Amino acid sequence: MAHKYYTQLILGISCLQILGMLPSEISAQSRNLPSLSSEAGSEQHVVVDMESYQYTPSEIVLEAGQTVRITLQNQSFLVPHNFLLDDPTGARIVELDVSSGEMQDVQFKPLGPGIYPFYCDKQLLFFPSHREQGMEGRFLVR
Ligand SMILES: [Cu+2]
Repeated sequence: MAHKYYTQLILGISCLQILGMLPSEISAQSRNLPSLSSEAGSEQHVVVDMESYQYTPSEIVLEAGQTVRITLQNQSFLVPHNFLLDDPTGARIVELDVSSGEMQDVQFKPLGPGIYPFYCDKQLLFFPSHREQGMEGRFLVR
């Protein structure tokens, strides 16, 4: 009787060991997958809507030294917008026109931390520019 219990106890322990090993193997495999995909897609991707007269989102946090791909979608009807991006020193990095209803991708790599402002300087006749009407935003690079 005592011998039988002892055998069950041993079996129980080895079962626990097998169970204990399996999750660690699974987690090791799943740890590999994200690292591979993040290696392949180490770029950052942001989708920004352009409307009259705002960018959504207008404040975006980015990592320095990593390429970012920005997808700009002009949601306005018949209103062209653009995307002018400056680095923290005020130097222009990106200048891109996006016609009404269009979508365009642009990439850049923020080299250092700081505030990278972007805005739309389109203007109709004597009306205030889109930027003056609130169409601006910024990347907070850290
Ligand atoms: Cu605009």
